[in-house]
Amino acid sequence: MTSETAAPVGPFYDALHANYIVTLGDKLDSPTSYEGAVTEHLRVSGVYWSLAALALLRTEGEVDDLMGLTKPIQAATDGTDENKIRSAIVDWVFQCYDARVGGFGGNCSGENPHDAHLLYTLSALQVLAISNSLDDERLDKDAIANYVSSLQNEDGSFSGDEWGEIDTRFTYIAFSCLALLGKLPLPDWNNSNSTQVVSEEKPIIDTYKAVKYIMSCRNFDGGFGCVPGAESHAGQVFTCVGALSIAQSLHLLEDADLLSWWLAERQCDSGGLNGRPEKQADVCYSWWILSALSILGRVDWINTGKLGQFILNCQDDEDGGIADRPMDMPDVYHTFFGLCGLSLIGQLEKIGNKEGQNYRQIDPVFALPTDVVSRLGLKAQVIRNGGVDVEKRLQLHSILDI
Ligand code: GRG
Repeated sequence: MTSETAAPVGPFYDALHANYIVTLGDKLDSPTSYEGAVTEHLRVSGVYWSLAALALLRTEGEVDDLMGLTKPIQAATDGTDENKIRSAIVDWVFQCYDARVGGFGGNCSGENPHDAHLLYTLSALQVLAISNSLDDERLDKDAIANYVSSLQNEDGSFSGDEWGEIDTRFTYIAFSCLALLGKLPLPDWNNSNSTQVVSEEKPIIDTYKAVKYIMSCRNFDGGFGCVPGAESHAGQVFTCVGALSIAQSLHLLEDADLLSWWLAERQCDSGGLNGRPEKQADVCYSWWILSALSILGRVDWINTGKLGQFILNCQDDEDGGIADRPMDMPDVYHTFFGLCGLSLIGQLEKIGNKEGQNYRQIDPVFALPTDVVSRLGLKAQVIRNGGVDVEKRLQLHSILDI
């Protein structure tokens, strides 16, 4: 285990990254775009990654102006003389709402939403959170909460949609959606070992059972898989640690050192992190692993300087954006999670070159800028390790001393 804090050496392409994100939508909309065609089904998540990435580089007002969050903006010209206006992102998100079940689809065809899925329901709520639109009167919070509730199974797990696939991702998503809606009941560890009942009503989900299910997915190596007995994977570790954090249940982890050791072991010679043993490093694990280590209070268990340098090596120095690995094509998923990685190791503000303003920070539990988490009053739980003070971005959560 290492505890290197040496800053990576830049350059960091702030302006190129912002331009890459702002121009992406028009490129994907082009009828000849290959990337547009293959990512069409997950466009709501793509919009969330884009907005959240830009939100780390620019202020709330700048993001609105550049992306057209709450107002329509001029789309890029398509070679004709026509002025194309793109509708506000918030309005488009509401077109993706599948009122039939109460969740959001990943896109819409004209006025028709794609079938709802928990994945896109969270992305849609995250876009609305970033846009300060969670109180928009079009948002039917009860219907969405009922949709989430309808996907909980008898053993506490969650399915992603009506077709039934079960995965610990969906438990994290269910908790995060209900937290964003202000409707998550917490487990009652002090009294009844069940889910807290507020005002005599049956809780919307059984959070206690859901947390128990998460713990049943823990493995001998300290990690978590997508279902009981499945191989540990860093992505699933984020979802399980994140879910325990949102449900104020991190005390169940008991041996957080074993899990943190497994996470720290994911660092490769290149400085990058992989998702499981014997796999290649990939920029996105900078998020899945660092977010978990942040919640566990152990970011210093990896060599953060080397990781920061790996992320910088994955930048496209001509067109902006960040790729999974050096010399690969950038995409917005890796751009977002690369920026998150730099933020979580405290390097964005050190190597970034934005004058006169601080960079916004990412919250490791809700994957939203910390100012948004604070504005919404979202509260999770983080571990204070070895008496070391928790860093400022985490102080809005409850702190567990173990
Ligand atoms: C709000 C940030 C946020 C997330 C919502 C969707 C979700 C909840 C979490 C996904 C967690 C997860 C499973 C991430 C891993 C994604 C990934 C890179 C999978 C690749 O798996 P393999 O097997 O790759 O193709 P490896 O790297 O193992 O070879």
